[in-house]
Amino acid sequence: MKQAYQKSIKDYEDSGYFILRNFFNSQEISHLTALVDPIFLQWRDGKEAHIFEHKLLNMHSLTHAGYFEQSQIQRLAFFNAILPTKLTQYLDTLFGDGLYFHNTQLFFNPTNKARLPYWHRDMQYSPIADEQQAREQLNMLSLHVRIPLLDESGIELIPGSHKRWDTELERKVRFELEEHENSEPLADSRLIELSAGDLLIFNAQMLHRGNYALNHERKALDLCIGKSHSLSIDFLDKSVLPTHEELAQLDNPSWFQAAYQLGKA
Ligand SMILES: O=C(O)CCC(=O)C(=O)O
Repeated sequence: MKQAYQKSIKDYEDSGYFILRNFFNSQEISHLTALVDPIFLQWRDGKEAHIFEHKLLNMHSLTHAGYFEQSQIQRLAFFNAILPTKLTQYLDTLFGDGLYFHNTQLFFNPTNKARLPYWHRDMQYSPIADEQQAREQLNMLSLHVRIPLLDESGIELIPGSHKRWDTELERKVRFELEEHENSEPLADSRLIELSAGDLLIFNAQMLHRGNYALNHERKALDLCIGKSHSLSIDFLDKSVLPTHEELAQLDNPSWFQAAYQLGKA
C-alpha cells in the first residue's frame, strides 16, 4: 500500500494526475450505476432538444434533493456510495487535511456531433480573469475524481500543465485566437484509458478535454473535490450537500462536514 501511495504522489506531482486501477469492484460499479441512471433520466427527460441545441456533454449537481423526491433513502445511499471511507482516506493521506466535497457531474457523449472535444482549464468559463487564475494556480487544489461507469478512452490530459500556465500555442487554442480552434490536437497530450472500476484523479485546472469519438457510449461520474481557496469556495452550492439530518446518518460524513464548515452554511 505504501508503494501505491508513493506512486500516486509522484504521478500527481510530475503529471497532475494519477490512476487507481480496480478501485471499485463490479458490485460497487453496478450499485453506483443503479443510483446514477435514474438521476440522469430525470434530468434528461423533456430536455433532449435543449441538450442537442446547446451541445451538452454533462450534467451537474446529481446529489440535489430534487432528484430524490420519490426516495430520500436513495439520496443517503448515493452519498454513501460516492464517498466511501476507502476513497476519502486514500486522498486525505495523499493531500493532507482540508479536502471537502464540492459537487458532482456526469459526462456523456453529446448527441449533437457538431460538438468537438475542447481544451480548457476548468475555471476559464468563470468571471475570474485568466491572469489571476494563473497567479493562483500553485496555491489552489481543485481535483476531479473521475469514476467511469463504462470502459472508456474518454479524456485527454496535458501532463505537467497543472504546474505551469499555457504555452503561446495552448493559449491561442484554448481561447480560439488567431483562427485557432479549441478542438485542435495539442502535442504532448495523453489519452487516458480507463475500465469501469478504475479511478482517475486529476487537477481541474490542468489542460484537458474529453474524447467522444473513441467511445460508443460514455457514462463517467465525476466528483469535484478540493481544498478551500478564495477563487473557488464561492461556487459551493449548499443545495448539493446532505441536510444536517442526513449528515448524521452517513457512513463517512467528513468531506461533507468540511464543506459546511468552509461554506459557513
Ligand atoms: O469528459 C469530458 O467530456 C470532459 C471532462 C472535463 O472537462 C472535466 O472533467 O472537467
